[in-house]
Amino acid sequence: MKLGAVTTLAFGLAAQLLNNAAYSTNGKIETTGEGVQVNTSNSLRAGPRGYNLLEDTSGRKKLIHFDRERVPERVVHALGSGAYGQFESYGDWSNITSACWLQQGARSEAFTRFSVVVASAGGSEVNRDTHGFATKIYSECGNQDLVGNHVPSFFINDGIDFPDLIHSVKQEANKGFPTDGTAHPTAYDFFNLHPEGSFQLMTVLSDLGIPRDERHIRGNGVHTYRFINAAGKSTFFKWYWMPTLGLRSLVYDEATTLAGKQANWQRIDLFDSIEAGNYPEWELAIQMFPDDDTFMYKGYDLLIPTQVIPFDVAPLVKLGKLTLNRNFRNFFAEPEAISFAPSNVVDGVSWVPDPVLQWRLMSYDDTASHRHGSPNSYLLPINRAIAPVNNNYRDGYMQPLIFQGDQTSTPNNLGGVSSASANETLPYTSPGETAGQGPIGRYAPSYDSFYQTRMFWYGLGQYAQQHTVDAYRFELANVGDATVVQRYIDETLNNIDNCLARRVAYGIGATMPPVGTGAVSNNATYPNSYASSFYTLDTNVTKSNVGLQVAVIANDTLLTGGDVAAMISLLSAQKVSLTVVAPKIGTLASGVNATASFLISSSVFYDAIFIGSSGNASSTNSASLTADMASFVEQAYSHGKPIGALGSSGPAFLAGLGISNQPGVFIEEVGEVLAVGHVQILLRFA
Ligand code: HDE
Repeated sequence: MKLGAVTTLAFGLAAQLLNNAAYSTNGKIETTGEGVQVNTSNSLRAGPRGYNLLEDTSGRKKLIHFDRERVPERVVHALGSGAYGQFESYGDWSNITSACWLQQGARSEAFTRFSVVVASAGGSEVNRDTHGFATKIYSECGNQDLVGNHVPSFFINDGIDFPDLIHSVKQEANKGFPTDGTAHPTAYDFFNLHPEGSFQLMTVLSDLGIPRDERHIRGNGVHTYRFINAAGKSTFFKWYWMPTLGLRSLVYDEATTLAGKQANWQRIDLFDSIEAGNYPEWELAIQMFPDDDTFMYKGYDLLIPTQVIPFDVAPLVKLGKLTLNRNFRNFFAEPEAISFAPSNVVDGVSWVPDPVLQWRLMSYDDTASHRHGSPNSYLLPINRAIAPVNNNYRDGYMQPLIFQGDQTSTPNNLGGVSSASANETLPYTSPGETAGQGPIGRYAPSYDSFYQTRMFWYGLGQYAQQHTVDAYRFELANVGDATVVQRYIDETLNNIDNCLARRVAYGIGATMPPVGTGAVSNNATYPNSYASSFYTLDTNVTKSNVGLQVAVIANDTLLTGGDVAAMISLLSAQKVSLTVVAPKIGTLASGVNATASFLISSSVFYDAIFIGSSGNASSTNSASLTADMASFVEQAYSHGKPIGALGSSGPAFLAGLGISNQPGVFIEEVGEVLAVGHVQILLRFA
């Protein structure tokens, strides 16, 4: 009860602190950085057609500042955006952790940044890639960062390989391309030499790799972490953000079209959803494993981030909920300037000797100092803790604080900062653990790298499998180096599954490995349940339509104001938006207002399409269709989107296109169209 009150107070304080740095120049007179009023709209010149003068100091200050406006982009995950929200604990988790943000009644301010790994800032957010899901929880006992990805495993088992991985997937050093995506020889050579990453790669090449948006992705901590309770007891855990909207993906052709039409789709979707009051939510769920010093659980190695532990082996326990409900006000100062680090944990959360995690504990703080040119970046408004910050980190570039007093060392009998009592449970401890685990050496874990990849593959439904085969084909066909491609097929794909390897090879004109070769000759020995019990798109999708977008296509005769009003009332009850798309933007002869045109818009912006109404059937026969109107509907159909035809004219329209009576096409059944939703897309088209 008492903690709840304190938490609420701190929560209000957190929001206030995060707001205090906001400053508006609106309506104010321009000054230099020194506060002197100036007008820098026209240069100081020697006559109306003469040279610029060196004395134009305010003009020089303006350009010099401009020249330095950019900070280096993140070396990975450069492209991204985010939003503020709150994390709320579902209850009292003091039995497993002393982390204050997981106690009874705890509510904390939070900021989440979503990103994609490979693309540089300014690239397309829609392309196939691993998405980052990083959250900072501004708790009253300090900042807690949860820095994860949208798929649950990783490419490598040792952080020392990370620069090699990233060099291989980013643009090629000599050519400077491709700047986006992994479809090139260096990436596939790396993937072939690192079979431990085959599972992560396959998840990215499955439908999971092209999520519809960031609201419909899962966050995965990937590593095992450690909780410690007040009594010093340690429990291992893996964490997940489970979206309450479920998972949704695009189809590949839709994603590539969307990447060209609206490269900022992900950030726009998040921003607009929050503005519309459709706040996305994720539940924080964990799997727990006893700390018995072996770092193993039922045969699974807890120190290997390329492996996952199925949910039926270790079930999920839900600890709390994250709601994103406030947009940032300044892109640079908030999503760009924020720095996350797996090393930012509070008392009650700690790590394990996973060699990827261990390197991450150093790399993020280092890159934050580099990006902001100063170790003081932790004092930027978006990074600042709301918990009191007292230490002897002094001076340095861009130190914004004027510390008082002469004491800068600890311990200290003259005043200054004192250390927490030695008897207290301090953060960063791994109780009772012996640091040395054997002779010093350079080690690589030894296990079957392909087992989980194979299980995931077998667990995919037939459409999801075909999508994945197509993605391998797309990537490998674009690699352009036949030797690299053949090696990848023979040594990696064929050791996952002979049939997979043959299917991929067949589609790209490579040599198919002979039937029955590869590591596994008898598929039947593998149960078909592993992946579906962990996750697949086919089975683990909730059908909430909140925040989806529907287009109704119109022309001067095709739609009435009454129809639109009826549709809006039906859709808005489900928090689905409706856009009227017509040959031109503006008011149509019917009086309906079209806010998008076929030229500006695209079917890839929408999750379902309505056509027609009770208008004149003859006005919508195939002869009267404009080409752009027809291709809008045909494209939506080819992407497997639900299409609803209303009244007498809609069905005539679809008959003209030859797609009436097809799966996913619904006549006069508006409710059904919306209930089926986007999920159909994944199931119908191979
Ligand atoms: Fe990161 N990673 N990473 N990473 N990572 C960065 O930190 C790094 C890894 C992840 O929105 C960088 O501030 C190393 C796994 C996300 O700001 C950098 C290794 C996972 C983000 C860095 C890994 C991630 C980053 C670049 C292997 C999933 C974006 C800028 C040892 C669990 C955070 C920055 C944001 C960003 C290093 C592996 C997720 C360079 C060395 C595994 C979501 O420090």
